[in-house]
Amino acid sequence: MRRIRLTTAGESHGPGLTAILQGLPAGLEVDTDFIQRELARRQHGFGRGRRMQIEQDQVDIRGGVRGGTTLGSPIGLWIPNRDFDNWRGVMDPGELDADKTEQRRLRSPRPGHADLAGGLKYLRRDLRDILERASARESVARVASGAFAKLLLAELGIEIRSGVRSLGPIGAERPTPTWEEVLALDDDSPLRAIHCDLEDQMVALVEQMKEEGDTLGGAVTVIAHGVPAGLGSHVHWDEKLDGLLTQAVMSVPAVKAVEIGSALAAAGGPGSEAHDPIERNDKGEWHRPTNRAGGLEGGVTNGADVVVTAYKKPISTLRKGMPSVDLDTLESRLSQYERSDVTALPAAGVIAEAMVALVLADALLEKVGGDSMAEVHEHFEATRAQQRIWPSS
Ligand code: EPS
Repeated sequence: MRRIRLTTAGESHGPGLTAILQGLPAGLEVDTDFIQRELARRQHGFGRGRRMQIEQDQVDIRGGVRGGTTLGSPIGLWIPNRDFDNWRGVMDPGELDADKTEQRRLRSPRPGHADLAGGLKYLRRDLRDILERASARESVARVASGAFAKLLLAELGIEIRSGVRSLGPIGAERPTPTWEEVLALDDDSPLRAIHCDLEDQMVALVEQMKEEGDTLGGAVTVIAHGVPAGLGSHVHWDEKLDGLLTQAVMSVPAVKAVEIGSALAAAGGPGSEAHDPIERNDKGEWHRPTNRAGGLEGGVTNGADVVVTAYKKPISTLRKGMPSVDLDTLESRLSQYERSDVTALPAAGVIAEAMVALVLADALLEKVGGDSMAEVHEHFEATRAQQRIWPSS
């Protein structure tokens, strides 16, 4: 991202999370209730562990906003960790309690987690130094920041939603969802499943995995609706919007694959079934009867919905453990269990929405520019007007 920049700081059981969000124009109205609702959506979902009963994420705006409006300066956010109270002496930035810290030391890395790779990189004896930052807790800061990007996009008529498309094997054969399907899902349902007919089966599978001390992954689809054509670039490899979106969504904890549109199905068939016919309707608008490309052609938005699916591996903290090695004895030992979730897929959808919002807001500001919302609106309208009269302009 070039115009919008986001830095987050904070550990899972430390005092809290910080975000610095740069690049938003001045004059954007900040709806704090909306930001709070986004944080609550991230906490929701069947299959979460006890931690979500401890936290009630509340954002404290520390800079960049005055009287409910952005100033154009960096936005500073602070979200305290309630659980920090249970980790005093272990996660303080200052002096630690040696006994408590030793008791909570992580010494047998969990396969799939950052523990081993991060330990080798930073040469930390206590793998807690790695896991605390690798934890999905950091995503709170991204969702709070993404909410600002969503507010900007909403002013220009762009909306973003997501839903759980499959959980483990359940729903994996269903086709890429449409905007209408994602919009129709019940945000308060246990798993925010796009196909509500599958929800009971999904809940039962989560219960079974919990019983067995195992975990689950799956797929979530994010759709952005109302995105204008022309965001991104076909001329520079590092500005291709599909590349930027996939990087951002891949960075969501535990995501191991990202798909644009119906790419997986398209890769298995002929071109004639992979691409979207081009039509002009009676009103002189460009129309695509299908959206297999997921709204992106050549790394540029084409005016159709932007569709991004994230495939999440099962959570790597298994109560039943996985083969690992004890760092003290260097002998085989099961990986250590840290309280965790059976699945966090509904939350992953909300986090992926935030990442898509940040990337789209960046691409939009790159295209239309402007230091104030007034300028952004004016430039945005001018761009749309030009596109309406093209190719005779
Ligand atoms: C996580 C483990 C669990 C999750 C956590 C991510 O936390 P704890 O170890 O405190 O039980 O609930 O997610 C969050 C805290 C969150 O806010 O999403 C992990 O190991 O990644």
